[in-house]
Amino acid sequence: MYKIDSHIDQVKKQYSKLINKGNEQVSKSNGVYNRYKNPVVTSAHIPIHWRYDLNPKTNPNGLERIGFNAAFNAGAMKWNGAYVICVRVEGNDRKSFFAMAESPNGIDNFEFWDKPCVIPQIEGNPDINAYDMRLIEHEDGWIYGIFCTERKDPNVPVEDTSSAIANAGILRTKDLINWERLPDLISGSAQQRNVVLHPEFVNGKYAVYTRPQDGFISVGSGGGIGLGYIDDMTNPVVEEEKIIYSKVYHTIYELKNGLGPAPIKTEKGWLHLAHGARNTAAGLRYTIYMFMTDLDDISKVIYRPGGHFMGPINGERIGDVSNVLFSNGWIAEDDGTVYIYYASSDTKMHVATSTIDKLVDYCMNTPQDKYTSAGSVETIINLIDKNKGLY
Ligand code: M1P
Repeated sequence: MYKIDSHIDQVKKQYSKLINKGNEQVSKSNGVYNRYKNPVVTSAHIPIHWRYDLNPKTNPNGLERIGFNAAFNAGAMKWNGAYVICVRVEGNDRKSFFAMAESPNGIDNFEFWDKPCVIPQIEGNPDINAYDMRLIEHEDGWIYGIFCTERKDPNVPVEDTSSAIANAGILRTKDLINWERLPDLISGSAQQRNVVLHPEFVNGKYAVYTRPQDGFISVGSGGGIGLGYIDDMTNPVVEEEKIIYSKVYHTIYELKNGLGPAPIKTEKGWLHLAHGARNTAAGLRYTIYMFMTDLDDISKVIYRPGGHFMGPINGERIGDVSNVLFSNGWIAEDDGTVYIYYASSDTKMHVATSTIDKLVDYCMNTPQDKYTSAGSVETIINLIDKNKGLY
């Protein structure tokens, strides 16, 4: 055993303090959702036995052997009464992988499961990097894990060691431990990211939200949130892919957009959470936005609240890729509470809470974007006029 004041003992104390730390709502809110004071999962939440060789004989100096850089972009679901998030963990070696973390209440005390997820590989074509898992409880009885698989682009000169190809990797499981690997998505696009499965069958088919793109970072002539159909997930050929939410000039999604988690069904329509990227002099800015689609025709966007739903603020603005909010996981409770798990700046995980009622109200009654400055002023004046005598 290490001495009481050894480095590892200190690390154990800090770790225990961190995972037992409570969380509280911040008082400032726009009424739609509440943020929380502390991030829910960070790289400091990585268990000590993943980082340290705990045998004093083989690690007499008590040094960290494996370092972790970030914990972000998590899928989410309720599992056996607990709030479970499938975190994109990034090691100091830059590789991302998946690991489940669990909380009894959804807002604090998140702790990683004993080991990271072991993802079966496609023979002869391993994922070089894997990230951004969406967890979808499909009505076929499986839990699907749809993630981004990234591999080196084989069509570039040898000296190009950064061009990559992204596609959707597909997994399914019944227990979140044993994963079955299905073939990667087969679509008409050169690359795909932010692919999400719709939780219900549509006319007997699987419906899949896509984000076709020409390049790895730039969507080029592709882009927008697409929707297509798959007959059989063991042969995931996407048919009839069409864009249901395009990128638009001078908006928060002028450069690209992508769906976040699987949509939530409500009486008024399907609630969607997505992200948009715009240009700034300081690089890309990613914010989260919402929209709603029709219950009978999921390709029809029925409400488009203007602007972002959440943008990075305060400490969220800074990280490995600054000025980014990204969400690929949320949990809707039977009582209507919604836990929105979002990552800031590709570095750490947070939660915000809202309700189905508030999110539906937000989507239905937030004015739509009119795409011009004069249009925005008109929208504000309409509200001021409506408030005459009330302020
Ligand atoms: O760095 C911001 C995000 O960039 C990518 O998202 P998108 O494909 O929409 O541009 C992803 O790599 C995502 O993981 C990352 O958070």
